[in-house]
Amino acid sequence: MSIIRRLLPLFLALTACDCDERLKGIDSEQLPVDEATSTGVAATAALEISPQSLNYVRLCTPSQDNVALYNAGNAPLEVRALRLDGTGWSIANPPALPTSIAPGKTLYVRLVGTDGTATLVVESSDLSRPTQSIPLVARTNRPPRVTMVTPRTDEIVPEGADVVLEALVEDDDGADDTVTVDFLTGSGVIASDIAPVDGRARFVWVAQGRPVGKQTVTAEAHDACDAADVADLPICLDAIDRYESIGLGDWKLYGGSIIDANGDLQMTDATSQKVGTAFDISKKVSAKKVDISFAFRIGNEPAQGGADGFALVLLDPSRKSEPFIGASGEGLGYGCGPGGGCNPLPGWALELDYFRNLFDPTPTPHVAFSVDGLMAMSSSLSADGSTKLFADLPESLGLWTSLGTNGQGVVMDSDWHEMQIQFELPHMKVTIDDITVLEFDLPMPFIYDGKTYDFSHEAYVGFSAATGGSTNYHRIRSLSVNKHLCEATNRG
Ligand SMILES: [Ca+2]
Ligand SMILES: [Ca+2]
Repeated sequence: MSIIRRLLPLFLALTACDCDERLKGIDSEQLPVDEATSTGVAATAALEISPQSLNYVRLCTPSQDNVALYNAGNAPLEVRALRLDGTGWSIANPPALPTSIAPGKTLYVRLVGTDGTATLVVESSDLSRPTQSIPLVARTNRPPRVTMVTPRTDEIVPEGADVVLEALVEDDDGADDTVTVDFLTGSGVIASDIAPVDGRARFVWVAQGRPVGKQTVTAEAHDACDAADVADLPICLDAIDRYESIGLGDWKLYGGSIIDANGDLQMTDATSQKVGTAFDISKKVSAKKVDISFAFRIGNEPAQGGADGFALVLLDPSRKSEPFIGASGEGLGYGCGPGGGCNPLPGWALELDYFRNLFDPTPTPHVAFSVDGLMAMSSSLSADGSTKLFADLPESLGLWTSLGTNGQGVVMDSDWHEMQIQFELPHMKVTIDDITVLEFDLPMPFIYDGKTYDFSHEAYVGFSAATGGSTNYHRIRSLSVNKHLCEATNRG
């Protein structure tokens, strides 16, 4: 038999079958894997996921990242399920499943993380690890938080004083490493891009070139995502508004007051039972805080015992309508003795009284403080010695030349004397010719006759004076009012 005849039946058998199918059938029975190579070596699919986790914190915008599903095996990898367990994550390009990844090939899955924790779960034909997962964390940036520490709310910063602006800053996880702080006012930027140290942003705002008056200081914190938080702080940057005027158009004169030929304010002449007052009604000052100086001159020709005195009055116009004038004689044009029955001016007053009346706190010429024209206040509140609201004037000041002929008044010297009255609640200081004649702290709360006085009113500055049976002229000039911006408002 020829060689061809012996091989022919085998040739026919081979060409008649589906050889691949037969081989597959044999392999799948013999190998514990899903595929086998034609060489008989075991074929496997092997899924490798990369990266093995995604972790994003302080995301300014949602994260987008590819996760690679790589088939490191030598058989096609079938991806059967792809899912996210958790919140805040999604798949931007979900593939139709099942899908196959050829050996050495990669399927990219695009994951979008917004704000949450999830797990990407992949089920595949990788028989050794049919279910694999990777953890996903995404946390959206939280805005920073800022609060002002100094100055305090509504703090009054003295004129000329530097002020420390300090803000507490906190960002995600309590950190401040990506935060910067700007300090601003309505009029512009004070300082910008201050990096906090230990959670505190600090800036020294120097007095020079600073705005004055009521201001809102804003601390504005920005993080790396430019998310912001602001803290507003109302404060007042004090400044002293000095004005000097008397008898000008804004002054209102009542009773016997005139502006004399020298331009001085004369409230009474030296005739009996005169009363005169004058107030600058164009401006108001704080009744709590004021610094006023002026010159006064009291006298008569020929020299004789005179009366009665004058007062600086910080009138509360919210409790009184015009005319702003009180009683003559012992009332000094602003007050009432204990008997009442007159028309006192509300507010506070500092009097210079050189005519003795029975309710006066002292028989000698004196200065005294009172409220609402209650002239007995200084006697009564000073009685226990704890707060002396009056002071005898020393003869060494030279305000008078001799005792008056009637034993009650003195002969005033007809010279000009400087007087300064500084009041910053509760402290009062009065000087005459640079000598301190009265200084005290009001007991706070300040209560008299069952009524509490808080000095919160805004006041007209003015003067009053009176004569009685005895007489003197009373003149004022060179008024200087130092008004603090932070506790007073202009009327117009
Ligand atoms: Ca942040
Ligand atoms: Ca008197």
